[in-house]
Amino acid sequence: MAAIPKAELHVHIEGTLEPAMVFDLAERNHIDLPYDSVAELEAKYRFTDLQSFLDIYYENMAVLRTRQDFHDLAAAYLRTCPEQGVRHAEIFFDPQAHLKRGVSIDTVITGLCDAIDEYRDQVSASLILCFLRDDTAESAMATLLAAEPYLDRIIGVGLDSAEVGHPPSKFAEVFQRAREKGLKVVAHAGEEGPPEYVREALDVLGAQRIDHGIRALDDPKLVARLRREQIPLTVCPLSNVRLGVFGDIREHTLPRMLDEGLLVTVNSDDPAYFGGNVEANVAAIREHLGVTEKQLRALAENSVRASFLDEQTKERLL
Ligand code: ES4
Ligand code: ZN
Repeated sequence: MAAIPKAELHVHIEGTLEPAMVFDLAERNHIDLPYDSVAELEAKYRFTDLQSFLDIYYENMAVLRTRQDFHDLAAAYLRTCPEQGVRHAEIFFDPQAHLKRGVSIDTVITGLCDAIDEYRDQVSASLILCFLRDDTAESAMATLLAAEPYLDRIIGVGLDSAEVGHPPSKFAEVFQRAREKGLKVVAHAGEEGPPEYVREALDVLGAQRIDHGIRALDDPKLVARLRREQIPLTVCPLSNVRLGVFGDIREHTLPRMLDEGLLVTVNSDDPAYFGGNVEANVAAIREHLGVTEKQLRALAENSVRASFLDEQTKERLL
């Protein structure tokens, strides 16, 4: 399976920050950590829901300070792509989480791009700027404006962080501006939130893919639409289990989504926190959900088709 070419479309670069790197960067940047060992940090990775994960995800980011740090973070992820058959990655990043800490958007983007350029012969990669939905619409707009000098290095915008209580419609204006700037649009929706948020992401934000989208299955009319319009869903099985959306991997509805004719892809979300990379997710659905070789090949093909690569490059990868 590792040999089958695929694209990863749902990975937060800050979620690839491994515990060992938290310690290395803390030392390099002279930052005091509230834990004494990797084991003590990892012991905190017992999440009950999305928020309990986000608390530690944002806390760990404190060690990311310099252009070199962002380079090293992205380089560590990109290095793992070839062995997983990941030939292309569309990588989320959360500038607001860094701006808040006094790290400039220039530091973040140039650091990430240093690594993307360095690994371009092994894997192609592009950046998707995510807005934090539990922050204000004004903050999102200010972030888009700050990013505008870098838009040649950003393929699209997304929406992430705490979902419930923060409907996509809150960000109608900023996504309209992003679309006017020629940016692609994706959004997390239906991870913990209701099917209505998936509809809003499509109709109000103009989302071209839905990140997660698993709760769309609660609404048969929405399922019919997602099938009819072949809206790609970037599903992250191990993430859903670790965040308690499903009690056990054997309860995951990915097989049902495939049976419904939905355009599903498999992704890692935050591999340093949720038990592994794309390959680990693929292994889990094969082992515990009975997903067949043929279905795995279809999932890999879906990931290339659902990417923002040009059609010629897609055909070359397929
Ligand atoms: C995230 Cl799993 C998940 N959901 C929403 N926002 C996120 N940011 C990083 N990981
Ligand atoms: Zn995510």
